[in-house]
Amino acid sequence: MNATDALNPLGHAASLGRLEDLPPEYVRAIHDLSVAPLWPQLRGLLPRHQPVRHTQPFMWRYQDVRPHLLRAGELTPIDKAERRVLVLCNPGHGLDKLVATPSIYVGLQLILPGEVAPNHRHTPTAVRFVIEGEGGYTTVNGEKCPMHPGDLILTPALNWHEHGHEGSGPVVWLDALDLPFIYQMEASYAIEGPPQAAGAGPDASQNRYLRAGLLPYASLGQALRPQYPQIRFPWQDVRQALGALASVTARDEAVQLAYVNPETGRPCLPTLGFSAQQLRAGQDFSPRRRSASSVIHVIEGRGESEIDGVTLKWTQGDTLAVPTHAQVTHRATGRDAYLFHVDDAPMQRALGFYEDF
Ligand code: 1HN
Repeated sequence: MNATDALNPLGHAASLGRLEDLPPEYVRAIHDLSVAPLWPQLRGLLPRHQPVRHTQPFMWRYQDVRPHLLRAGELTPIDKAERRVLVLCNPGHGLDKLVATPSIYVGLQLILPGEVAPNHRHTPTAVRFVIEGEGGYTTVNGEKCPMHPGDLILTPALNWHEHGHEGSGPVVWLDALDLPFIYQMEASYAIEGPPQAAGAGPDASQNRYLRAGLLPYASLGQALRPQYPQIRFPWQDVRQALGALASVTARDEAVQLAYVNPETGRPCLPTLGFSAQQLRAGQDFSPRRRSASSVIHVIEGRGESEIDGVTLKWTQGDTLAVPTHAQVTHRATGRDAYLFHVDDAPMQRALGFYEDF
């Protein structure tokens, strides 16, 4: 074979040199200097046309995990856990990495009546999406946010947060964090603080941002808007807004609302994006293939999703992992279903490479 045979039509090498093609004494000499040749690894780092994906299309059934979460409540007192969480680990990444997708951590957190998960703040950004129970609350920077099923509560990077439970029965929520990315950057750490509960006020953003299209007038004159003006997004409002959107949306189009910063209309957090979808019964929904990975939590209803050829049948409380670039079809059965989506599109957009196809 001559050199030209080894080139593809674009003039790039069909195959690149391997480490074994180099003289051993050369490899030893550069390795001794903590130096490595790029070309044996180049196609692995930059595969042609589609990234290498270890993430599996996968589903965690709530009814499978829930008994073990409740058992954790008996086995481990809150002061031995601080956060009593079972982490949803994508099998494509094993149990050590604690990731659902390469950039998204999710866990199921349990808090029991009278317990407090003490105040801290950290560099990763977190959100809570409430699954069951009444009487839980999260205090974020002095705003005490009640946690009703379906509510979304933001705890942005470096914001103080603590959880408590003033009701009866277990309270469970889904935590979603950008932790994998922050940890990879060697930027993940926490600071512990004194309880906020005593001086906390109600979640004022509920009164400031009651309706889309209406802002506190003073906001217009403010050069510096608050970075995180709305901390809690009550499910009651989101569900109603989805119903209204459905009434003006063609059956084959998505009924999906993004959780945004009401002052800017931009995604409410810089790294992860959140949306709620009303999935119409009996209607296949196939969104465009996206470069973003995502996690989907079933708020209500039942159905199935086909993710890169893997069919996952879901019901209320279940959580699914969707790899980057996946081909996806969702289908609700019986009646309309409601899905909560977490994705890393804001991060990908900020870095300039988000795509959909
Ligand atoms: C965290 O701070 C919470 O505040 C939950 O409830 C889960 C997982 C990793 C790192 C920090 C919480 C977390 C976490």
